[in-house]
Amino acid sequence: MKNPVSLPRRHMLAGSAAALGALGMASWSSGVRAQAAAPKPLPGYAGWKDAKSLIVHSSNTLETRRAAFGTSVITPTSQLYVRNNLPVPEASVLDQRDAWSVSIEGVKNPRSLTLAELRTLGVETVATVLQCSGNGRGFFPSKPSGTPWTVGAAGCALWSGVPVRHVVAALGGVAEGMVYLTGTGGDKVPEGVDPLTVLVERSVPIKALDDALLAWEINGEPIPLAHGGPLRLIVPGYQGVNNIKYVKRLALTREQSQARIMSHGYRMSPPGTKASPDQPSVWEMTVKSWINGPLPENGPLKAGMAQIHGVAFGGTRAVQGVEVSVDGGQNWQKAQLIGPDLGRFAWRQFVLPVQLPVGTHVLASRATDAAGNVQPADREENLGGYNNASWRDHAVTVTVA
Ligand SMILES: Nc1nc2c(c(=O)[nH]1)N[C@H]1C(S)=C(S)[C@@H](COP(=O)(O)O)O[C@H]1N2
Ligand SMILES: [Mo]
Repeated sequence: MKNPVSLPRRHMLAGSAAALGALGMASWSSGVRAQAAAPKPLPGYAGWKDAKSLIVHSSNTLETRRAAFGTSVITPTSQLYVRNNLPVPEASVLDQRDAWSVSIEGVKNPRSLTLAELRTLGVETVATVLQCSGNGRGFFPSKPSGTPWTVGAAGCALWSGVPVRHVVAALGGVAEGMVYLTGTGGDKVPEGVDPLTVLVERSVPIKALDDALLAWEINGEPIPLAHGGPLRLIVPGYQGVNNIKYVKRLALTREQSQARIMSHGYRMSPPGTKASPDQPSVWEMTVKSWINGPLPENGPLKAGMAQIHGVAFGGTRAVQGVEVSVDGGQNWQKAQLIGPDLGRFAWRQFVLPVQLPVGTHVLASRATDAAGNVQPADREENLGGYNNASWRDHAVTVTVA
């Protein structure tokens, strides 16, 4: 990626006949229908992304197509989903990455540190699944408000930066009585609104300090604006929203953030209730897997051998194993974990070779984490459509001709 912010070319092509052709869409059909089917173009700040791998829900929500997840472990940055609650900061913040500063609070010697200074305090790389807590919301029959993501609000990436514990140690250690790690985003707050209603500020339990990074690289490149550059808080194994982009303040705190996104947003609110701070927040991810191939969108299958493959992860716990069913969950067979194991926060690829006869088959996968937790059959109903790990919802139906 040469210039992540100003590549209007692909942006323009996205709505063109060429791009429709690449997506296998009938651009020659009647003008009105072709227009209705025309995919939304990539937003400017993400114009460098691979348009054919993404579903553009809105300018702030881009989802990776299920068929675009390959069988290697890492999700290319050009295909990784994007989710923004607010307009992204000015692209000029990337002009001088090293000048970006983050205020470190709740330590014995609080102060601001520039990215240049952070680079001197340590460096580590972690492979982690980044997943929006609303991934799978599209399978809720209750149609919760929010983006109807299916599987593609997730990816597995390599993040490099300084361990937060090194930063805290350099500033004298954690101040007395702190129990949360609170990150604040440098998003543009629209004028005339109470910042607390829109501010992207999240608190996670302080134990997350052990694994958290202040990251400046993703997959070997400086983090693009779309993914939170110049500096992003990465909390491995925690739901996407806790991974604060363009982080400008990192505080050890006694209380959880008072921002709406913390107090009421992203709560596991039972159906029929109102979101409230006493309901569980979306923090650690839970064990989950899904199949990425074969898929019906790849066209009719021929009878014979098929390699059923997909991804499995356990949040903060390693994946112990994955089972696959070709009959909608009546019988299960042990799948094989493939590819490099990049640690407990990364996802594992799995494969099961099977003979598929002529007919219709419901393919499902079910993962188990290192603590023995098994991916559930059913989703936990909740107002926001969060944390859908149901293997039944993620099953795919394929027809063999
Ligand atoms: N500053 C900031 N950080 C943020 C957000 C945001 O809007 N602003 N969105 C959060 C949400 S809800 C998700 S799912 C992830 C998305 O990360 P990505 O866009 O790099 O995929 O970032 C999280 N961090
Ligand atoms: Mo999210």
